[in-house]
Amino acid sequence: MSRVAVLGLGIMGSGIARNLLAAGHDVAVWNRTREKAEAVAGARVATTPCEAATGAELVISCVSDDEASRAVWLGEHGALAGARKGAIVVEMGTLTPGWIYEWASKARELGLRPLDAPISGSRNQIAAREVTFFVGGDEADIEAARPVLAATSKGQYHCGRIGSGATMKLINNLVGSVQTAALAEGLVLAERCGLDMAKVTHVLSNGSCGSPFVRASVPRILARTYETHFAVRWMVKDLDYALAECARFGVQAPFGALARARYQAAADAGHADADLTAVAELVRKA
Ligand code: NA7
Repeated sequence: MSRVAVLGLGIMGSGIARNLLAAGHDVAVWNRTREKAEAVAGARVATTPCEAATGAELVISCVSDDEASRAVWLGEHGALAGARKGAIVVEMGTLTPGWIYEWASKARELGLRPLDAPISGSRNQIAAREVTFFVGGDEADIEAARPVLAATSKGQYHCGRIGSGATMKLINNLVGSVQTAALAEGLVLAERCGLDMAKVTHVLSNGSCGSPFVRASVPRILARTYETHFAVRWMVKDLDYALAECARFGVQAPFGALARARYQAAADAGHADADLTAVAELVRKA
């Protein structure tokens, strides 16, 4: 059993906290909106990130973006001030490599052991412990963190040095965002052509296009309920971060830019907090 702090209890953070509790870890939680922390049965609810981190062997943050992460780690009563020397600190949000480098360097100055470990998978996968972490950092620190990471995932993929998990995740979501946006167009075309949608579902899910992104998205687009597994607003954020990396390295990314515009349009149409597959409503309404 390890003493763990989980900061940020949105869809992913709350799933992580529950998995760690189920595996028998001693878990302290903190969330900006306290009710979400109180909803995690069996966890100790802290008043600040600093308080949650105090005494923990491993501190996890899973909040929305760079700004939120900065506030959680470095803000007033931030977690870095509370973490004990030698503790492993893990950033699981989908954030920019630039911020990860800055955060990791501050953590190292304090004698902490930083890992970036963004998550591949969303609501259902975290509940079933079927996510994969894209981990950046030192091998020895990953090995030390593995029992905790393994309690809430099916795999921990070591991408390389610190920040490489963040970069891998942005690339993953750049590709996945285009797949889902194009899938929406194909499915609406199939509906309008009067194809048998059960057969369309089978072909797209099991044929040459059947990536996990596509397989998960087909039923959501057809059902049109858009219960949030991964919010439209976070895909816009991820694409902003991914496109900034493309620009930094001189990579032209017109498909990524168009996908970003489509998710932004979906957000502007009132779907910002809905599942990213709500991008299909733009196609249906056009
Ligand atoms: P959610 O369910 O939208 O949760 C977002 C979390 O981030 C939630 O705990 C928020 O607290 C927290 N948040 C947002 N802004 C802040 C600030 N400024 N300070 C502290 N905490 C903040 O997102 P997911 O769980 O799906 O995703 C989390 C990350 O993983 C994200 O990077 C994704 O791209 C992948 P709140 O409850 O609103 O008070």
